[in-house]
Amino acid sequence: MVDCIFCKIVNKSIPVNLIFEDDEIIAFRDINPQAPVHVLIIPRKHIDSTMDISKTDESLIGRIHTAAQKIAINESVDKTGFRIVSNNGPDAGQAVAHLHFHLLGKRKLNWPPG
Ligand code: DGP
Repeated sequence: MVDCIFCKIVNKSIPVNLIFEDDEIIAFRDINPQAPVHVLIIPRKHIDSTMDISKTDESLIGRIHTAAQKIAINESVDKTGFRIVSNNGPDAGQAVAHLHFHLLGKRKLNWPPG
């Protein structure tokens, strides 16, 4: 997608602090961290939001979560705990219309979220 900032990150035209990549997924540190560990995990493929995930994306979504396990271990939050959040649409404050999962940890996370 031409005007998608995360597609530009996937295409390496915007630099990021990359912490994980495979043929379908990349993960990098959020530019505006909300916790000591704040990683964004995204599919390379452009998908606007959860509402645009199709049947053929089911294994991709699973892979994102097994990537999250590896990232949690590498970031040393696997034992202390972490949160995976995906904001979808205006009420959730989704700012970037490219499906992404925030992995947050290394601090006590409040519930319910704001
Ligand atoms: P959301 O509100 O769920 O759409 O969050 C989008 C996140 O993306 C937000 O926490 C900031 C992050 N972000 C936006 N642009 C960039 C960027 O250019 N680089 C990095 N590393 N993060 C970005």
